[in-house]
Amino acid sequence: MSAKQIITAFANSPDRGRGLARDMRVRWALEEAGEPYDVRLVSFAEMKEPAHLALHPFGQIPTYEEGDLALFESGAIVFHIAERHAGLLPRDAKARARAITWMFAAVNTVEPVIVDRSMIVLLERDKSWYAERLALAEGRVRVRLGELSARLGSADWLDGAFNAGDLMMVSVLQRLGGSGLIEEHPNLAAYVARGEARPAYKRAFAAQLAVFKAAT
Ligand code: GTB
Repeated sequence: MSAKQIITAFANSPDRGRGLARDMRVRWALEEAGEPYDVRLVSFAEMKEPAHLALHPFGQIPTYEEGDLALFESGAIVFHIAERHAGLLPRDAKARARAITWMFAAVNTVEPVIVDRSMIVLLERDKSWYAERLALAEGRVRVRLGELSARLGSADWLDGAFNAGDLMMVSVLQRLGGSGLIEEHPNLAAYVARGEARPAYKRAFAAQLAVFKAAT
């Protein structure tokens, strides 16, 4: 890639530097690819202003700019980066298609139930229905985790060598940190830890943590 790559991230991330906002997966992919990038930090107010809305129709982070190309949606951004780097998507056509399938599974099948649970914990704690809703949501998460755990089995990664499918899946699972749900499946806990142990992950994590530290 010749043009400078610029992503956006929270100026003040509500996750307090835990690396749970979706810029983290883009940073991780760029680090795996060995690509330098700049970060433009945006406030919640700036995200809803015309300049940012021109990049992201829903007024969110992350966005990605590379010359005159502007992208939004973390999955699409990671896919764009991965397409250009053998380390993130296999060259073999069938293995590549399977890796892309896992990327979609992460954002389309696993992430929704996890986000649903997070939103209940975040927004409905004081409601009369909280315990009941949380139990239902956690039941749905448990179903997906059980299925994922069964498929992963004793393998290190979901389909052969580490690829963008694992990057997305590990990123999605991390949002369950502190819930105890991942730990119900030791192979999934080890899978997430394996992702977090990658040098590229550590560099990305340190970069987003530095933003939080600088803001506090
Ligand atoms: N589908 C989009 C994608 O994958 O890129 C979703 C993007 C998205 O939800 N962005 C969030 C955002 O910009 C930040 S990551 N929100 C502001 C808004 O909508 O106005 C979601 C997120 C936020 C906070 C935590 N946290 O505190 O732990 C975790 C994840």
